[in-house]
Amino acid sequence: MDERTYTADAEPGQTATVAGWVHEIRDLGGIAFLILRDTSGRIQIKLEKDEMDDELVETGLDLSRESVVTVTGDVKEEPRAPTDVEVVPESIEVLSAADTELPLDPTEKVDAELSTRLDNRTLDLRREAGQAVFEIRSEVLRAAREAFRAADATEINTPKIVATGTEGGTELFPITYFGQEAFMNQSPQLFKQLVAGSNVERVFEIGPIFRAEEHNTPRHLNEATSIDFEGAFCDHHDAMDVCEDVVAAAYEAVAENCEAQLEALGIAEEFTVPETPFPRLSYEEAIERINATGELDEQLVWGDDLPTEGERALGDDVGGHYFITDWPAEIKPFYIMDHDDDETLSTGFDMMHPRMELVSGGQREHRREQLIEGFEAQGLDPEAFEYYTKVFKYGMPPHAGWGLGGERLVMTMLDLDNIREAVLFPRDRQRLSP
Ligand code: ATP
Ligand code: AMO
Repeated sequence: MDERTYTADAEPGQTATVAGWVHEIRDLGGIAFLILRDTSGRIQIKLEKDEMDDELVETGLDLSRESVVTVTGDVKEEPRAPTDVEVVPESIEVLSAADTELPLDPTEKVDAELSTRLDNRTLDLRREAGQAVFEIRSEVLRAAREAFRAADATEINTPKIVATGTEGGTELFPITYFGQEAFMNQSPQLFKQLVAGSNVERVFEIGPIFRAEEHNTPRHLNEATSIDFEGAFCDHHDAMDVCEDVVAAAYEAVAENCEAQLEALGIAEEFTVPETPFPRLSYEEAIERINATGELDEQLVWGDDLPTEGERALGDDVGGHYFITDWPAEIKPFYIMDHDDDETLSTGFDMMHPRMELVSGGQREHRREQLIEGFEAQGLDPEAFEYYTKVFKYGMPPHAGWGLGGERLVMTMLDLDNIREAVLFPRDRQRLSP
């Protein structure tokens, strides 16, 4: 087992074995310092040429940066060392020597392009800031799971190989499934509804979605992580309540448990937890407010999708997370329910960060006849969705839910410029490996 001491836990007075990567070597002549890095931080290893065994000093000085070593020695208090402690080594064991030519400098003395970083993600995540993003992402997912459980939702996993799409035909990745046409799933939408119709009632899923988006933008991925919720006997208001709770819980957990990571990213001071409830603006108010900003060349009219510049202008105007509710029925998918008293208005909503959309959701059409009409209106063949629509014959409760883009949540939370920073190994038009 791993019996080493994390560098952050090394205490003066102790004899410790630390292990990690050679971050830096500073040779000052009579004395040299090796900075060893592990997941917890860094520690100084002192090499004193006249005082120590020649072979030991030579092993230390011959190390190339990023080699992996184990060092055993006494931990001493040393106010001149970066962390006030250093290790006086008795032995240095080289576990894996690194090439002297590295594609990327984990000490960040040399900047690297995003594409070089993504091509060499392992080295990239040896940078403090790289590591910090994924530790925060993990905390976001942990907190989201906890918030869902507090909302009585059960975690589910639904198939990613499917027979039909739901979110628009052009964005499907086709695959061959034993000679039959199949697709990578764009959203767990229909499956989460099928489970909301069971006694499980309230469900959530955190899993991949696949979208053959043509655009290469800083906020689209071809494989993304969707955080989905669906609840029986919920309407769109209830769904929005759960949505803002989950998002606020994620921010709170990061504020509480990820201070060092926020510091590594240089955002600890300005990091704030959004206040709930988030403002809820109708689509009509949203377009009026966008038009009033004067930021768009052409005024928006009822039925228009909100252009990116419009979303930004409204985001600046509102200044925090907010919902847009009561969308025109014609621009929301077939599974969203319309208002009883006005069929042109849907119960669909989006949740926005000032920079971009994070969530879509709504109350679902649980009345089979209306659902089938909706398929037809959207040019979809209800026959192909028989596995889904038949369930609506056997008792389907009113239900509502939403999908939140996990990477967009992390990206906006950490003010990252590009969504690819929030994925370990992003899939985009140009990138299929690593
Ligand atoms: P010492 O104070 O240990 O006798 P030195 O003067 O013999 O140090 P030098 O080789 O002259 O050793 O030190 C070079 C530089 O390294 C000096 O600026 C010294 O302050 C610094 N230094 C020496 N020991 C340490 C240490 N353990 N951690 C950090 N810096 C050190
Ligand atoms: P929608 O298609 O709006 O809704 O997706 C929900 C959220 O998922 C994220 N997202 C993406 N993130 C990165 N790259 C992409 N290509 C991408 N596509 C989507 C966004 C978006 O807001 N079934 C509905 C949800 C529901 O009604 O429950 C759906 O999928 O953050």
